[in-house]
Amino acid sequence: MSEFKRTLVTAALPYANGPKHIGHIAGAYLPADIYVRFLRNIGKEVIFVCGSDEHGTAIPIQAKKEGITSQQMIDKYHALLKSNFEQLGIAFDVYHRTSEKLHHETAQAMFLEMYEKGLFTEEVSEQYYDEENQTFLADRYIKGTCPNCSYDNAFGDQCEKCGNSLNPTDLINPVSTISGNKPILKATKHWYLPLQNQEEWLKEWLVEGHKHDWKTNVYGQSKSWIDGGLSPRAMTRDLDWGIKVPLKDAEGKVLYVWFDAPIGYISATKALFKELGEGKTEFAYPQNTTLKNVKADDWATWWQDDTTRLLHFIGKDNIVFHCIIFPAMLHSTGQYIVPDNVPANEFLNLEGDKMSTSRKWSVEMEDYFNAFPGKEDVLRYVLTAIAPETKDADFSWKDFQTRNNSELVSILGNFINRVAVLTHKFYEGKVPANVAPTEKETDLIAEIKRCQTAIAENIEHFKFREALFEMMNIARAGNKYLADNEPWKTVKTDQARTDTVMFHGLQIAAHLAWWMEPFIPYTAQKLYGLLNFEKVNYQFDAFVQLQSGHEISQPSLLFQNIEDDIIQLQLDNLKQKSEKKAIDNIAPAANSEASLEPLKPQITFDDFSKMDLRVGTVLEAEKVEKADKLLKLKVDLGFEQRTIVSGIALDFTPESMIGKQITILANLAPRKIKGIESNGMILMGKNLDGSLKLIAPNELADNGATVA
Ligand code: B3M
Ligand code: ZN
Repeated sequence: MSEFKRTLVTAALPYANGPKHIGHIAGAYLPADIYVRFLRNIGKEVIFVCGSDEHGTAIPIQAKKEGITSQQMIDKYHALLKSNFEQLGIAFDVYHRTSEKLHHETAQAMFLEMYEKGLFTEEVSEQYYDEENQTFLADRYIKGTCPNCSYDNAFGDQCEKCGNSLNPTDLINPVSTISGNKPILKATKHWYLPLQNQEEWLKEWLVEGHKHDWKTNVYGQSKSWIDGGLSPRAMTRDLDWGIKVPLKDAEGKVLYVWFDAPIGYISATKALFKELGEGKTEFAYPQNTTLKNVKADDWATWWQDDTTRLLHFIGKDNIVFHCIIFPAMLHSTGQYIVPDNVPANEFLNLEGDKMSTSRKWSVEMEDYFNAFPGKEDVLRYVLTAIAPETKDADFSWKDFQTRNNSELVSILGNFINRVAVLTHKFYEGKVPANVAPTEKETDLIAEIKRCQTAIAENIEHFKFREALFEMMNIARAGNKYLADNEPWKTVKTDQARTDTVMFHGLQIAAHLAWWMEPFIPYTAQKLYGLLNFEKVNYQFDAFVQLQSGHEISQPSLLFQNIEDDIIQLQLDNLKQKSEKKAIDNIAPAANSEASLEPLKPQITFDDFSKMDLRVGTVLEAEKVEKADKLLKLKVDLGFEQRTIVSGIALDFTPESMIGKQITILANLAPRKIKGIESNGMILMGKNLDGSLKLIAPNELADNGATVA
């Protein structure tokens, strides 16, 4: 295996179809950022590329919902995502977008190259088509039951539950998400990547080659797909939104979004080198990059030279695309490198339930920034501490508060504050001399060194939770050292000892600034300011960072406690937003995502005419004892009065029922419910959220009138 000289880190290109939530951040962007910041700090050559994914059916579908054009949609969310990432301190070298000309050209060139090398097969096949809308149903335009895991809402190209990649024709009970209709089949031509031809290479490279260095979740999933046998995947679509297929006989066809999006990493890299070379900053972030003397052509070294280490940070639903399909594309051209690792994370739940933007059960970046101004690092800290690295994890607001108050404030903030305050109190802000270090100091230095080695090793192995814990262990060691040596007491009796202890405390503070930076960069910046020290002056292998006599700045608190009422507000907001969303969803038919009950099997008119439906008026209503759901009603049917027991007490009070006209099934056999004989059934409409509505005549009708 070749020695790597540089590292190219990518984070999944988010769809520009809406705001992103903390689950997305914890899944890909934050771990990638920590990794990159660390490599930059230790002087490695690294670039970090990302950008907005602006194609695929995800865009027009959401644009339609919002009542705007696809172009307006991507412009709006590209700007939002870019600014959200910046605010959270995700330090990309470049944040590009796939609607850029440079990307269209790059993706088309790659398609043509593969086409000319004969890497595609051309196939005319029957594809699902929505007759009402006269359109083929690609990807998210079609839903159905997953043949692998039986999930009901699997998309035409992927089941988001089990992660399997699918073809629309694999779906059981396919339905058009545009019209809700059952689609018909219609012939169309597409270009396929015959993945089965690459099985041998994939086995060698992935199954054999990455058995030990890839995360078990990523390796296991990938291996089982390869073991299960691969099949051809269409790389083109019949759609009007996307990158045009650059062939003559491909009118109305675009590249499949999962063909073009990963090439977006390459286009972003090209844009970075081009812009840095020209001193431009539309997509590049020269303030983040550590590259020097850059030329536009250099992008190729990062993608085509096997001394480059390529790493893809993604969420688990993107594994098949990054571990199989994109590598197959790259490899088949014969000139690109393939990923050395794909450290995909699992999912982050919220308060015990799956996070979902559409159900409003999520914490969006923007919402967080508004609720907690200036606390970007608290979010970074908590999301890293609970990162779903090996299994799904849960974010809860209570835990967020605890981690802020008992870890950031009590451990880290408290240590720094004690050191800074005492330095000002005892030494007018100047670092004292290291008068007489003892064995205690030797032990302390050894523990700090141990933590540092552990942080570095854990980061290298993508174990960011563990790495963060070890970073906090430096602060824990500092607190313990101060508590054991009590400089606030010795200052009255032993100046030499006090000087020595404070000298060491200050060194630890300086180490913390450097080692916390990948995780909580804004706080690191504050701490550098507080210590009047700079990152460039950090000496990796030395314990002494601040010389005696060095003057630090005035102390200021790095973190503040978060009070209960602020946390309660978040919980209330979350509940309110998701409840409102559930009510909005009741505007049914138009919303194809809402799950209406399936139609029952057909009946004949005779079946129907057996039912005797009548109008009646409720005369009396009372609750049934020891039965929360039941009301006992006396109903006037004109020709008689009857008692009916009905399970509607959660939706209707007895008082609200009295005097109401209702429709009842009058010839239902009597039934004993809680000891009361019930003679008939009241007709109710059941909403999508389970709430009930009376089915009654629109105008006053005669009691006993028939309904047919
Ligand atoms: N936009 C899917 C997603 O956001 C997709 C990632 C592309 S990475 C090349 O889940
Ligand atoms: Zn599935």
